[in-house]
Amino acid sequence: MDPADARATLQAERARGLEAVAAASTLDELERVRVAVLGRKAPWSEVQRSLGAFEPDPRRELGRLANEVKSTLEGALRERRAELEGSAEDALLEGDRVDVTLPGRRPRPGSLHPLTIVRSQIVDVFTRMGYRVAEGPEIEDDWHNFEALNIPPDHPARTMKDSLYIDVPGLLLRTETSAVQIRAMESQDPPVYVVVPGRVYRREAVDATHGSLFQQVEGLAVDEGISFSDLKGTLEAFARAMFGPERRVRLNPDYFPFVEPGVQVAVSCFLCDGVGCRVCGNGWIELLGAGMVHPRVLENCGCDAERYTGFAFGLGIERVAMVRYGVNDLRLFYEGDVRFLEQFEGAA
Ligand code: FA5
Repeated sequence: MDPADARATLQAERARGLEAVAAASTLDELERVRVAVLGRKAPWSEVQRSLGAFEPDPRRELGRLANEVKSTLEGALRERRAELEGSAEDALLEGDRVDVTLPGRRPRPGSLHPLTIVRSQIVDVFTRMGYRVAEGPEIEDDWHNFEALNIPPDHPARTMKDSLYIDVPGLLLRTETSAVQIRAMESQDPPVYVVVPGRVYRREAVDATHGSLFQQVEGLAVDEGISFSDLKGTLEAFARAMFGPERRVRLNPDYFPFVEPGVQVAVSCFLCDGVGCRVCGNGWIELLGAGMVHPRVLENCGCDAERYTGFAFGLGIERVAMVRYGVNDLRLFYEGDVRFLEQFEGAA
């Protein structure tokens, strides 16, 4: 290389280098430009290496020019690096930007199951009247589920056809919360005022108004001077509190071995208002059985039937929930379909 070529190369490299530096759009690209213009194999380095072969005068002049080109390029590289680092940081910040003015994503609240809502509403009505909440086991013995309730050994409820027995002789899944009446009277002297919410089990053909597992709330009042009109007044107060004044309540005589007399209480159907439809059949939805506690049941529990009288009732929570919310099939309560359940968010 002669001095003229070296000069031309250095000048060309300055122009080429400045252009390449300006065109680099990422830090990686810029590093490649640095190697290409100032790296060991770059034309600038070749000139630098060849300087020693020149005469002193051109060597000095070209040495100065080479240094000048180098510092120009290094300056341009430094500036461009600072620019690119700045914009990489800006991009990072932009990506991480949080708009604090956006409305937050609210967690979706769950809700109580409709049967849980109705159960606590029923229980509330009675606790406000002074009743206390009692509980009993779901696996019950023969005494509490049948015998003490005056259900004779040949009663059909005792057969495998109607009740669900477990493998331990003498034990079964309780068929009604009435079993807890017995436990309440056994454990406490009158006056007794209890309500008993709980699950019961029966061998039933399942349909729109019948489940083989369902829930009841039992009520029991035993005191001196309790009469049938107390029962009627209590049930009417309950019906008004739960369903409002527009639903009609009907009492029909019925038979339950543990009460005398016994009644069946129905409320006019929410769908047909007593005319008769697919949901209710005859216009009425049967809600509960009730009656005056049979003297033999009082005696079975050690209560003096000469001194004390009482009434009892047992209602179906699903049936109450159907009337209250206009649900036409009780199976919906047990299917766990979120589209059904979420309609009860905030229900009261
Ligand atoms: C009884 O269970 C009595 N223990 C009620 C009772 C208590 C009478 C105290 C007298 C004194 P019954 O089998 O009719 O009675 O059921 C009571 C209520 O539970 C019914 O009115 C109905 O609301 C509900 N029920 C009964 N069978 C089913 C079923 N298979 N599915 C859903 N609910 C039911």
